[in-house]
Amino acid sequence: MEDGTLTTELMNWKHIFKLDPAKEISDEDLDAICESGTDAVIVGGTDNITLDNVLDLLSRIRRNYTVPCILEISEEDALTPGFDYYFIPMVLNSKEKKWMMDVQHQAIKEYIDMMEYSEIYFEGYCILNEDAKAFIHTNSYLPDADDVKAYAYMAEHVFHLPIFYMEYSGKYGNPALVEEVSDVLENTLLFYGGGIETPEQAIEMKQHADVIIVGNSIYTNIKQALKTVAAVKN
Ligand code: 1GP
Repeated sequence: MEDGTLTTELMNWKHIFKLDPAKEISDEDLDAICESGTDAVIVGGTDNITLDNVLDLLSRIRRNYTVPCILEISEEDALTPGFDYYFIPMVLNSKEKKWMMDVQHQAIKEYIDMMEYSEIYFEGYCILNEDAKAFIHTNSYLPDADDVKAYAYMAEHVFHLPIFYMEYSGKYGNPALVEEVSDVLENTLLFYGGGIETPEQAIEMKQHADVIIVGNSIYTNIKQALKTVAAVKN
């Protein structure tokens, strides 16, 4: 079984695009994303995730591209083999144990045999945008700076998670807080995602985060979104 130790590949990543299987993307845009030089693409979202739309996106990516492909599991029914990596969020600032422990427990119980053959990483998620669908869906509360740092500490030292993910989904976050959190973490990787639309924003967050994740701007301004790759990789 995967022991949570990070592969060298993952440790060198700087940039990831997150594709939402519930949103339409043209072949041309998908080509631009997969050939952009990004380190990986995550397939993941909160609403309307179905096995059909996950499989559709996976096959369109797999058919033509070699970019590493990750399924971020939010919907157990949409689980399918064929991805290079599986990321499983544990929402640290949810008010319900369900989102921190129980959905993961159920998934492991059901898929324990398959887990032996897959690269699976658990992510300590901290959702920091009150208006984000994921925040509402997981009944999270808004932590202050000290709370967030304590969650980062717990992710690394209590749960030994490979990834701590500051999730501002849909909103550009606070770079000063990302910096403070990066000071707490030594071995656990810091992922930042939320509201990155420009190369400047990508650079600002990448100064402190190990990996930045760009999602929504793929669908709103792909030209700018593509520029975030070179911004953090060069
Ligand atoms: C969402 O963190 C990612 O899960 C990226 O956020 O969609 O705001 O870019 P955006």
